Amino acid sequence: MKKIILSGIQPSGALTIGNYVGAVRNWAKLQTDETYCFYCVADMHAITVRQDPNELRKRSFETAALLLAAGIDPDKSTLFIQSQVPQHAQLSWVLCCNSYMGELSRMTQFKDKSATKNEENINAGLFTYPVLMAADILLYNADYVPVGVDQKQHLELCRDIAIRFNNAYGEVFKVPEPMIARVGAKIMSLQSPDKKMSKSDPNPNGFVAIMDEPDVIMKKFKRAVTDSESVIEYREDKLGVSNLLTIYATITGKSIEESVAEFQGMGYGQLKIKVAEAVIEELTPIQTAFKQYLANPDYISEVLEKGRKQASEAAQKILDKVFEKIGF
Ligand code: ATP
Ligand code: LTN
Repeated sequence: MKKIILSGIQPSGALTIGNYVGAVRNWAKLQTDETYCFYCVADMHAITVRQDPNELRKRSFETAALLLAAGIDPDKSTLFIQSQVPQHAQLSWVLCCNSYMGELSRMTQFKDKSATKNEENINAGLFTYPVLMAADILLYNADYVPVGVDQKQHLELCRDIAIRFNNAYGEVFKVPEPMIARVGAKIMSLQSPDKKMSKSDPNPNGFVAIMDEPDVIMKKFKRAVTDSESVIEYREDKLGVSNLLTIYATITGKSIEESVAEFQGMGYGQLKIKVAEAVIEELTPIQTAFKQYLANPDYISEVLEKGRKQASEAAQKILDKVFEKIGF
């Protein structure tokens, strides 16, 4: 029996090297003879923040193209757009009725995202976001969910909901395990290295987008915030430099120790250039492939249609069991 892998990404902005290192790069590698992977573009999650409709549609499509460019193989995996598979919304409601206000209130992403708004402006979707994510995962009997470290708490909640439902109604859901990389699971902002690099950061200098041009990538790294020492070490109190080292190590496949050794005697200026060069080298073939895919939108539509069919067939099986159990 193949192990089932599922993950998702929001089309809420241009994908960053944080998304790439923390998630997407590993997705391609997880396609093996022992696994079957489902990857979804989570456009329903994206509307927890107001989106321009045409922009959202375009970005969902482009996110799919970028996933193909990053090595997701539609002959091996199912690649689909979340909103095209209505079972996600259907299961999400059932799970909402088996989730508690208390546990949802404790989610740090909710606390962070709602902290900037006054109470009337926090939409309920932001609150139930992790329940929809649980539905994404449980609909496919996922064994493993590869994510960045920021999603760990949401996965624990998903497990709690699955176990609670199974206890109340009998075994329906498989309880999934998170899969979090040892290095690179949290790439920090280049401008505020105490904050996660985020594609919805209003300051574009904080992130490097996968599709940024080489000169833009170089410029953003040159501007990266470091510290007032001039020694290249991986230390908790050197967030900026440690982040650059993490990016370098994950992109080149070297260990942190090897990377630190390689930069001994160099200044921050040289470090930034070397990291930028490594990132540009890694991203160039992906950028080329992305442009080729986008030049062939019919192919992407075909892939997504096949993905929609496969995903909804798999999801319906679980949803049928759930509906039976709860008395629908
Ligand atoms: P947003 O800024 O809109 O909240 P995001 O950049 O956090 O988006 P998501 O779509 O929420 O991106 O996340 C997709 C995947 O990328 C998740 O597995 C998430 O854990 C991972 N990820 C996001 N940001 C980082 C980061 N800075 N470092 C490592 N992994 C990340
Ligand atoms: N909420 C996730 C994206 C996401 C996801 C999923 C991840 C949506 N559905 C299912 C794993 C499994 C995020 O990274 N913000």
